[in-house]
Amino acid sequence: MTRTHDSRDYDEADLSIEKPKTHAAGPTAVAVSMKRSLERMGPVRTARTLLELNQAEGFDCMSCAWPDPDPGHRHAAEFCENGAKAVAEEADKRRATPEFFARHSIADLDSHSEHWLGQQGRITHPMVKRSGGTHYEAIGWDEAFDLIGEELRSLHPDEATFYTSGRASNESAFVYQLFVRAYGTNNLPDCSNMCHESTSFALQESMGIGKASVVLDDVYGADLIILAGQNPGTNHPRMLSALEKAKQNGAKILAINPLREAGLINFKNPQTPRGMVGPGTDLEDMHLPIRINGDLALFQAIGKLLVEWDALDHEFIEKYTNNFDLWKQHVSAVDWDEVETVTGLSRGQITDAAKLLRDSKATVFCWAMGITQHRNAVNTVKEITNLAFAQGNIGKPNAGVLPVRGHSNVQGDRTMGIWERVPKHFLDALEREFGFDPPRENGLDTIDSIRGMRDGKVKFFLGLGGNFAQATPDSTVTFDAMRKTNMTVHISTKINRSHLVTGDVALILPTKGRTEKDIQASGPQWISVEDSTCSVHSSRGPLDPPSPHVKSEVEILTQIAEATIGDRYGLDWKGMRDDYRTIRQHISRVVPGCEGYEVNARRPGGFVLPHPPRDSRTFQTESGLAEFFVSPIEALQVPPKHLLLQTFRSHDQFNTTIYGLSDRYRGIEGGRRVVFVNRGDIAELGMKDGDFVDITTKWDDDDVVRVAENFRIVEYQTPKGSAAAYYPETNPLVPLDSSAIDSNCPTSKSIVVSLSPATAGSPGVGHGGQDAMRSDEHHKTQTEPVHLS
Ligand SMILES: Nc1nc2c(c(=O)[nH]1)N[C@H]1C(S)=C(S)[C@@H](COP(=O)(O)OP(=O)(O)OC[C@H]3O[C@@H](n4cnc5c(=O)[nH]c(N)nc54)[C@H](O)[C@@H]3O)O[C@H]1N2
Ligand SMILES: Nc1nc2c(c(=O)[nH]1)N[C@H]1C(S)=C(S)[C@@H](COP(=O)(O)OP(=O)(O)OC[C@H]3O[C@@H](n4cnc5c(=O)[nH]c(N)nc54)[C@H](O)[C@@H]3O)O[C@H]1N2
Ligand code: SF4
Ligand SMILES: [Mo]
Repeated sequence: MTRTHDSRDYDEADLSIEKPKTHAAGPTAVAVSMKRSLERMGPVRTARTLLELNQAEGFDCMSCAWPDPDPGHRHAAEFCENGAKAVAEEADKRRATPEFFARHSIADLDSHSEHWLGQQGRITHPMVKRSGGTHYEAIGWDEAFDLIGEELRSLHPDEATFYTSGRASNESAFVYQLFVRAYGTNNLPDCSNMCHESTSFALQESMGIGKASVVLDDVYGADLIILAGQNPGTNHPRMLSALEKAKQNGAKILAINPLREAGLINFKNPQTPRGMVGPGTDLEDMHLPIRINGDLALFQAIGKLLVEWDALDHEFIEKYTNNFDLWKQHVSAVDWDEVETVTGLSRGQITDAAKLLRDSKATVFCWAMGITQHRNAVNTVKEITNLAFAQGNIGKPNAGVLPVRGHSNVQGDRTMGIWERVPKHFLDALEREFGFDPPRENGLDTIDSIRGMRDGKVKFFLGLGGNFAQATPDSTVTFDAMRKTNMTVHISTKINRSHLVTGDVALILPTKGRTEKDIQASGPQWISVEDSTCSVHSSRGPLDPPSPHVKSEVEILTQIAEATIGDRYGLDWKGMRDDYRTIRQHISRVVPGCEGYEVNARRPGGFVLPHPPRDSRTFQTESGLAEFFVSPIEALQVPPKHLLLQTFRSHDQFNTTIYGLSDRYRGIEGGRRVVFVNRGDIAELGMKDGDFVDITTKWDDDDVVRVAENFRIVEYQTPKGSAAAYYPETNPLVPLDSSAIDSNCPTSKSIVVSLSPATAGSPGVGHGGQDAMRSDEHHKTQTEPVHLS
């Protein structure tokens, strides 16, 4: 179907809808990888990058955090379609030069979509928007650093906030947190705050460490693999190869997801003839089409059955756990009617799923954003560990918990101290190593940084990568908040929305990516990263940087540090910059488990960080035991004629970076402003497939009406009451204060919304930023009908 009316800025002119696919990868994936690579990089760069991607002597894929196989077991092409797209996006031959910025005012750039912005190529020079300016203009590095230093010195350290996105290397992360703490604050928010924070919080309390308890070999050997709220075919595509291998070894796979995602139905492995020309491998043995946020109830019902069947590991429970009896009592009392209502699943379906757990001697529990981005997400993750503990699935081969991380180094950044609530032992170690007492109060996370900017308490923002303005919730509030600051600074590879949501003064500092050579005074440098399974290894890029004016993250950060705090505490920034081995020596003495870092990280395949529950069933919790937790089943209240909306990723984006407009597996081509709705819901709303609607949030806690406009309804197999649309177009709908209990993670997967006929062609129609402004224009109470037609 083609849309003809207003589509300016949306890139939606060619939107077409087809049937969803029932398999993933295969020859199409290879073709798309090659096409995108050749388009963006040309043949020479394509060959140079793709042959070194994920190889022991090459560079680590900058996309997701899925682990690599052992060096002996890697293919010549050890990457997936989306890894290739990530490389192509970074190694793009196009350039956003000072002339480009002179041609386009900031307001002009802001009228374009995120997709268009990304297509303008790599930033070549440091750029500044001066106070009152309308354009970015080139600035020398020294002047840029001086501006930052001057601004930071004029503030109380807690008036500045320092964000990190999960692509930063361990070396840059370590240097960054050291600078921020030496400057005097723990305001180190990161993308994790919007991502697996609920996981980290829950696992810390239940097991004493917030990370996965398995390595890749455990996945291969598992009896049962549960995938809850995760779409690996798109977001961790090489995980499908691991799942295929596990299936060949006899594993069963249980998918828990409102949607039947193509990647879990059938996988055509491009590495094998069977995948390229044959039938592929069926992956999931069972799919539970759960209602949005029904997972906690589901896990408790499964727990109830395991207790009834005595399918428990009594020895593990006895020896290693606390509060089992409380949990047992609680789940035994779980009410089936309530479970069926909240999950949308029948008792029979749940019983069949529970039998898979009963019959498995080694279960791996995987999950991602479908679990973590809800109000009660921390409790849901604790419910996963309850099940793992009940059957002794921690600290034995082929079993464990596997929260599948997002950005390639989001886990490593945390290990290196990018954390607003870093534990005391880490700060003590910094003090021992560097001889200064770092600030001890917790800093601001992502949400609280926005609140701080909104309330005028935070006046400076620095982003090490990422796209803070566009990735965070409540775009209107966030944009206004950022615009109130004295200065916004972004260390980035490409232009994104955050560069256009400027403080009084704004700087863009262009940086090298993973694909690029990094040569410093002591010679060529390498960097290191940690994947989802705590495995740390090195990375070194083959390409020349996009311009001689672009600096590495370490160079930029150490120079900001020098310009701000000079040689305070005798910190030798130049030494660290000239030779990254100096940084790694500090890491080896500060970060637990990193002894011998220089040698171990450089070894082919790297090394695995210690994990007490995995290694020795040691639980560093308050009780010294694995903790069972008891949580109430809470159903989200969705009024009649309203839906619960989850916001997720298409197959052609990396978070806010929109590679293209194809969500092939779900049958969406040529556009992104679609909302997937159950057929019965569409009928009840008196609408039909193909109608255009505005989406409005129903949120009782404030009186803002949040609207995102002009989405095409797509009838889709999603449970009744559960709808879906892409992120970040829908971020204006997520209220800032709607975040998970304890973890403060935005509730991006459960927003109560209503749909109303679109005000097509209205002046408010535009990209996320303009949608966001609409909510500003409509400050009226939620209960009033928001009808715009
Ligand atoms: N190519 C590519 N790779 C990526 C990313 C990317 O944008 N593009 N992003 C990276 C990042 S930062 C992250 S965090 C990960 C994200 O990886 P995912 O978590 O897989 O990402 P989402 O697209 O948000 O998908 C969430 C899945 O959860 C399901 N879901 C939604 N609500 C619920 C629920 O209530 N219960 C259950 N059981 N399921 C639910 C959705 O249908 C969807 O399949 O991927 C990383 N990798
Ligand atoms: N509604 C909704 N909102 C969400 C989510 C959701 O599911 N729904 N997911 C949340 C999640 S899981 C996450 S992780 C966040 C992501 O939030 P962010 O991490 O802030 O966003 P990204 O889109 O990953 O950041 C992309 C930008 O990083 C820069 N960049 C790319 N490579 C490099 C590099 O090598 N170095 C540097 N310095 N910069 C680089 C580029 O300029 C690019 O524009 O969004 C969250 N927001
Ligand atoms: S699975 Fe993730 S890390 Fe591996 S190649 Fe694909 S995108 Fe890159
Ligand atoms: Mo993420």
